[in-house]
Amino acid sequence: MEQNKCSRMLPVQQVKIEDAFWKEKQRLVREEVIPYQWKALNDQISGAAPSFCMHNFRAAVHLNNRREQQKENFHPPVYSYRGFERLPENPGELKDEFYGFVFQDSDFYKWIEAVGYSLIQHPDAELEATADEAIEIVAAAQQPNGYLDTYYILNGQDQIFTNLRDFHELYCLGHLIEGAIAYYQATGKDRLLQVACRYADYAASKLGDGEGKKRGYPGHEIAEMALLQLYEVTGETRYLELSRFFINERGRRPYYFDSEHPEDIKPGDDSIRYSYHQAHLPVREQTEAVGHAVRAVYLYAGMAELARIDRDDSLLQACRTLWDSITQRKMYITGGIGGTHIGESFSFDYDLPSDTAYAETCASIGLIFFAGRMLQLEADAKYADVMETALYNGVLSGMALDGKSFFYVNPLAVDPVACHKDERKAHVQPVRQKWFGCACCPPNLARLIGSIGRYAYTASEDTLYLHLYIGSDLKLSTPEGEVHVQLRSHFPYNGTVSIRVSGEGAASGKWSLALRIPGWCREYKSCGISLDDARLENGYLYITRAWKEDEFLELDFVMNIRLMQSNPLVRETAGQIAVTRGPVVYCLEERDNGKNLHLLALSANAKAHIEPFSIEGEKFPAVVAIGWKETEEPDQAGRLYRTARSVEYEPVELKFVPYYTWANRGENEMTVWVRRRDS
Ligand code: FUB
Ligand code: ZN
Repeated sequence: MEQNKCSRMLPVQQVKIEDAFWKEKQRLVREEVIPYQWKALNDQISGAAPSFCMHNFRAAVHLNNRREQQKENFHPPVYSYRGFERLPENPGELKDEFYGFVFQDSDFYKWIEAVGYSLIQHPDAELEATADEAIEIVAAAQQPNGYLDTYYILNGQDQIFTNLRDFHELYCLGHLIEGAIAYYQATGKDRLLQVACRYADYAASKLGDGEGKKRGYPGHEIAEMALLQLYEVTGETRYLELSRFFINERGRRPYYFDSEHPEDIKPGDDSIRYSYHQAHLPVREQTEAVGHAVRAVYLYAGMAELARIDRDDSLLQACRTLWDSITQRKMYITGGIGGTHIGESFSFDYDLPSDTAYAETCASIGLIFFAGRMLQLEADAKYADVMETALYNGVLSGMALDGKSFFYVNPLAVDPVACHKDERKAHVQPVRQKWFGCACCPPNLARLIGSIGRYAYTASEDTLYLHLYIGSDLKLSTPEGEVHVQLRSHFPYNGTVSIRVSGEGAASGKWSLALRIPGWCREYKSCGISLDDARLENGYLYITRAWKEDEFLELDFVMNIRLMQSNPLVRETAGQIAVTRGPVVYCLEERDNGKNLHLLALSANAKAHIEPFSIEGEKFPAVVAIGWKETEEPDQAGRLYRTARSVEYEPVELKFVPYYTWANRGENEMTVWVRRRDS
């Protein structure tokens, strides 16, 4: 691997967001999502599914206090399995016991991470004080040996790290690390970072290579990439070693998980047993994205990060292959991944059902993590194209426009009747929910939106790569001196972008800007500096020049309406068309187009234009196209079948709205894909 070709994502604090679209989303996160989620973590939202997250931390503190007071008379709880999700017998009377899903601690860690990012962009003393108090509770829940997972603290520590496959202790560690780093970088306070280091140290003392250690690795990945970040923040190589161990050990035989779960060993193809956890093969031998989609992309993000740190070509090659497996055969047009709710998993190649899709919000977020790390390894616009698609579609659809309710599953077609009556679609909600018992997605959205600047750019010593055009200001240090970049953008609905560059480094002539030409863009215009000497490589336009103080570049990535079809091997959408414009995927809603959206049709060369529209204050161009509606009346006798006849259509105006804005006007039918009728 050519290390000098690697670039790095920029820390969140280095990118000041100055973007109308994203500033508004960050305001929503700050003013709505973060306070709302804090209430949710404290079970203060009536009608919402309980979280028990902060209750569990407080109960663990009480247990620690009892141990202190009772000293040798203290009898720690002896492990008893109380279920993967434990609900109180009497919801009005919570005991000092663990409730909720086994990974409930992670919701606080994601929340504190979102708080950290928010404080970076927008200091807020009151929020910081609330966060500091909460951190004290979490710190007080930690065990003297550093262990910190309230499920086992409260249910019995005699079984710590005995069920890595299912019980998420290392998943919680990963989220703790990521939350602690964000909060440290935002505030300079290292209280939570110390807590994270102590838990990571505890894990490193029990797991890994070496005598007396278990050769275990996470059942739900994330610790891999988190530990690498911890290594880079602290410089402590033991975190790098633990992450490397987790990645290299996964899938080796004998399977570690078999030692935990001998009862599950069955004759026959044993790889199936662990494909859900991506532990069916050593990671370098994996060629197909399989199993639980969130776990998979979190793992691949960790692998890509380790490939960069270790300059490991075999790991990079595996990442490339897995990337192609997802994006060429297993990804929805929205950047959603996970074709089946069974195991929240990837399905088989080209199986992308619209109305039973899983496409979990967290999985699209994880795909962005993976894409960001691949971009560090090789500047190829294919990664940024997918990152952008996931961001403006499969991720943003997870949150209501008012920031007060959320989707976990992001289907591409919904008939609310089916959601209510058909158990196969029970996982699909026709409207966003206030909260979830398993609330992984809402705080994940909050932390991603808060850290959006991290994904917009990567930088090497001599090049700044612009991946997402998000209005922002940043300063870079280069060997030739500082570079100041001011980017202004009207994405995602208008492709005009202006870039000003100044500083000694930029004036030196030895520094380059690499601009991604979006995959959806067929034509771009520029004004300002000349692009005659620019070089196009892998979708990036490299500009190397000595910038003068008042020079600028304006680009217009022309956003045309595009009518898309899928690969013919995707059975579900064969003969169908979807509408996109720039990075935004559109959909039809019943509200604008009437019931029975499946009767509507569109030609691949339909006439279409944009019209200003708004939903809940969100302004955007709607796409209006002349399409068709099947006019055939149902059979008079009520027969289900009759002899086929030619279908009659009448022309109708179809109104498409951005997919991420759907279901903000109550329950109604929605579809991304429309029947194709080429006239
Ligand atoms: O298992 C923890 C999280 O809950 C996963 O990432 C989600 O898919 C949900 O199952
Ligand atoms: Zn989720």
